[in-house]
Amino acid sequence: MTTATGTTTNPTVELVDSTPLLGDAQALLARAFEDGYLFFRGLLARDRVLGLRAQMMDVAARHGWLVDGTDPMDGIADVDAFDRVPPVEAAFCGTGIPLDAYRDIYQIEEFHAIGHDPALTSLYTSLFGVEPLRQPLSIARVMIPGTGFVPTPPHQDYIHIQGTKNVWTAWFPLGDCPRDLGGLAVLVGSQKDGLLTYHAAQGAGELEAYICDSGLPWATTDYAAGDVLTFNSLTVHRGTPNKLGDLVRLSLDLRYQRPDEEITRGSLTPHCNILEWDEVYRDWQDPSLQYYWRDRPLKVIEHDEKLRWQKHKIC
Ligand SMILES: O=C(O)CCC(=O)C(=O)O
Ligand SMILES: [Fe+2]
Repeated sequence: MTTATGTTTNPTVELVDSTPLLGDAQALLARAFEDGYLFFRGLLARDRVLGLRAQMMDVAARHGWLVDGTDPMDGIADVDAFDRVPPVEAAFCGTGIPLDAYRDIYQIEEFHAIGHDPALTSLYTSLFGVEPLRQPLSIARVMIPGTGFVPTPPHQDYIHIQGTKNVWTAWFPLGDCPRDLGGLAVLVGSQKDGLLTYHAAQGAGELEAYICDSGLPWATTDYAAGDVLTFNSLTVHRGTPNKLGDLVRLSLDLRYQRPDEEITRGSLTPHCNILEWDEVYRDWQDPSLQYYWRDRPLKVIEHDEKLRWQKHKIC
């Protein structure tokens, strides 16, 4: 019947590049409905992505987690140094790093601004048929290899985010991310099975879906800086193992929805309430992207903690 084999099965198929469909909303929607994901090579400008990588790797370097004397852009982890961080602290909110370092990242203006890149907003305008609401809560993953590192278990974002089920996550690496560096994999078409049942697990989110043996393939690719993967909040996805030993995998996950559908109060706050927005904004040069959602009439609902332990269906 069902086994939680999702973490052990290697992805078997390549993500399909939907770049040729950009500008054809109907074709994009048809593929999104079928596969539960869309993937675009080079959607974002490589230089923009690498510029943010530089700022975020600097945070890792300042905290002593990159090998001294190496170029922070290379992201070469000092695995021994990171192993000295207590595992509970390193696992802070599934980000891969402790709270104080995550706060430093959260205050980087470009970490938030990149989510408003016109390439992303026009993609979601096509998908939703209306200008999207970018959820203010953004997430960075600074996956520093250490002996305690566990990849993100298979899950659907809805179990964590709730609100409307019509939320689409944009996941993209900040740098080239060949499959051996442990990028994201999606279970193609899994959104059609609805909300799955969960058990506690290690790795970001700390919840793992029971995956039915439905024959759906796991898809991934060798990502390059600028590539963007987007998937529905019912699409099962997971991190894959980092086999490269000492290289850091940096990525962002950002979320988009229609402005007239439900959003939880938590999605309007900084991730895990690590700061207040005015602290996030303290050193920003351009205030135009601050509090951009406040003038919009939103359908704000509360998060339902019970949902994660509800039995939906097991195959
Ligand atoms: O980057 C990861 O390992 C997890 C990302 C994820 O679960 C997401 O983007 O929703
Ligand atoms: Fe996720």
